Amino acid sequence: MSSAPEPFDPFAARLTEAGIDVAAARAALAALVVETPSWGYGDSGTRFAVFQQPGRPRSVEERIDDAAEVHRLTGTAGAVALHFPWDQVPDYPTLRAHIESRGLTVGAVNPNLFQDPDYKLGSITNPDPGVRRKALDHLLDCLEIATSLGSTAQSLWFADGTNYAGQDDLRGRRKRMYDALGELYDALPDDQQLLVEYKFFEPAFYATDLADWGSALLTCQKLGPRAKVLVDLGHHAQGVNVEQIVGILQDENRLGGFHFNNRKYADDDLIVGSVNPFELFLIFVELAATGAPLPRLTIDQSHNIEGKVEAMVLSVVNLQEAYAKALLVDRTALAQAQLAGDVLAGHKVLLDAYNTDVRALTAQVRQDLGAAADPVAALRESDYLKNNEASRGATSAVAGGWAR
Ligand SMILES: [Mn+2]
Repeated sequence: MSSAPEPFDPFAARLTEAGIDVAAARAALAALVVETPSWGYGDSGTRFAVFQQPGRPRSVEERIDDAAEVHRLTGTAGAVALHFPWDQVPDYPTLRAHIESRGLTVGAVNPNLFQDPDYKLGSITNPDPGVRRKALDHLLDCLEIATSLGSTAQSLWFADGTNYAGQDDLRGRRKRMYDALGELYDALPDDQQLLVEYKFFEPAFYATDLADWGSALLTCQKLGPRAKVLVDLGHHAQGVNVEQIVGILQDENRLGGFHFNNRKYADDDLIVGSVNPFELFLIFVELAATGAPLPRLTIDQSHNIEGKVEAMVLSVVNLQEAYAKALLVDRTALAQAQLAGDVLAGHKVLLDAYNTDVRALTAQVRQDLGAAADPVAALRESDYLKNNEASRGATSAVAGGWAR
């Protein structure tokens, strides 16, 4: 693995000398909450194959246990996002008690409207009113599930769209979507938000009903103030400036949350920060720009060949480091450079923060939280994965898919 970072104290002294409020950065980092996804722990795969992993969780309870281990090691992953019907149980108070007994809270509830064969031509935009009703009923059921679990958000992603020009009426589909979401919003409990996620293509290849942040924002504006846009890092065309989207949505008070992952080509769902760590840093520079509370931050990944718990731990560590670097940006110098019209001085302020080795800071914060200085090494040294391989056996209830 990497070389050990320098001890925290000399590092902190240097930052203080450079005018950085280290105590404030430590406090902000300690308050970071990342939701990990229950669906990210079960077996998943590509269109071509699902590779079953030893020690994979066989039930929602075991997926929760894996999430708790990620939190134990990182100190930052204190919530778990759930997916229904994958995480369906007969008794939600018991599930909630299990989650809380592991030191976690319930994150967003994610209704699944893409797997049932009835949804081949769409869910809430399907031309068949019976299918639309079934989809809406599932969304309404998820409101009640969220209430019994203590969740405060519905996170919606629709696979709805068409593959061929002329397959369906684009405006008609849009109206059907508004009708369904309007009914859902009317039933939304006061303490829940509606997060609306967009994706430019896949599984639909001609027209996706919610393809971009603009259509998601329009939808939210139509619904009401508790409807907000959710940005998934893998859901844009190559090269799109995601940090600018963050700024626009934050300014409009419509940024509801993030699905973190990384991509090289399409919606690859790779480990956060593994392909483009500079983009991740710039996103956190925007998220931290106003001092407003961070939106809901969730990991949405689908690991095909790597160990899932380790992949999740590394993702959380990468998020902590990106946020730490964003907290070190000299905002005063940045504003001065921008005001002076000095093109590269502002850029250099960002590079200075990005190029700072923050590992001593994040390690110190994790230790303050009772977590591991080096979470990946601690996981590898522990018996957690080995014990799971022994106790969870060979059978698997496959939970998870791809392309969310
Ligand atoms: Mn997503």
